[in-house]
Amino acid sequence: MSEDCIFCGIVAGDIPGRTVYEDEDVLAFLDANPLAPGHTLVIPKAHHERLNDMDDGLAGSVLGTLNALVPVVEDAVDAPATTVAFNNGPEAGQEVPHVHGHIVPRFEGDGGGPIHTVAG
Ligand code: D5M
Repeated sequence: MSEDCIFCGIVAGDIPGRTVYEDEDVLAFLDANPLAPGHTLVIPKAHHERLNDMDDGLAGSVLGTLNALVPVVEDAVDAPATTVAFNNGPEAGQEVPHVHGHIVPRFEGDGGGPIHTVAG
């Protein structure tokens, strides 16, 4: 638990979150600033800033939950596909320094395009 972390606040129940799934180690909730309907975030309950800060067991729990929720989210909003991504570090666009995987429902012609590698 980190004092000034928004996502730790959601885990603690101090900040409201719309929970999609919860177990002992992992929480999934709807993104407050969704890129598409059903945009879901999956986090470890324990505060870790980056993917490699988690041990393999916890990383496996986060990824396993992410994997299990993809079809659930797709079904919920009738999306044929999803973009699944982690921004890992501020230079990569990570604004909240608590590991989170994005599940972003995608729709034909939504104009978002694939994720590309950064041009040199
Ligand atoms: O993504 C951080 C994501 O976190 C961004 O999509 C908004 C979301 N966010 C920020 N505050 C909240 C709260 N309070 N509830 C739900 N979602 C939230 P990043 O990959 O760090 O750029």
